[in-house]
Amino acid sequence: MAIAYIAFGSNLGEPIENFREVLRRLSRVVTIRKRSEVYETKPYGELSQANFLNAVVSISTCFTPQELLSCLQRIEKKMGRVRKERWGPRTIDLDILLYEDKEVKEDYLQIPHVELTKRAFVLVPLNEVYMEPLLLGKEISEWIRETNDFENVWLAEESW
Ligand code: A4P
Ligand code: MG
Repeated sequence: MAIAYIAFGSNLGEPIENFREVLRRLSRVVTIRKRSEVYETKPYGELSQANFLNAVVSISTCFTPQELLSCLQRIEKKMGRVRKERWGPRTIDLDILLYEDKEVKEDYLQIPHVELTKRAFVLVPLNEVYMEPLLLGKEISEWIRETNDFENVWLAEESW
């Protein structure tokens, strides 16, 4: 079994309901180990859109990284995700952050996720579920400080 970390993001429809639905679907095919609190976050990239909810879940799975990506994309599709603009609003975005200490460098899949260490909305929830002392050579708190973006991430009123 491999341990992997999945980032959840949503700012369309009922984001908290989208998170719950993903968790239900995901728990049928992988083991959910830990889930972070749910955070409300200011949009990153394209600013003129609603705030997001973000969270991170750690799982254990028999899926390979490629199978896990297909599984997440199936869930996104079933939940009505339509791909439009980069960084635009979305019902649900599911990204693989880490898969053991594996590196994958394919066009369709990069692990660790390329933006992992730049985004406070990913690092803050990851910090709650990631138990290793270092993430890619540094403490997560150090990465978070370097984003200069942590004031855009706070605990959401809603929770799982
Ligand atoms: N892909 C490559 N590596 C991975 C990976 N590790 N996990 C490929 C998942 N997918 C991966 O993703 C585009 C392609 O990335 C996929 O076809 C897959 O093969 P996508 O989800 O279809 O498209 P996207 O959403 O435009 O790209 P991405 O990279 O998921 O979007 P971003 O850059 O994450 O931007 N602000 C806040 N506060 N919170 C957010 O959650 N999210 C975005 C989305 C922008 N701003 C945000 C948030
Ligand atoms: Mg994505």
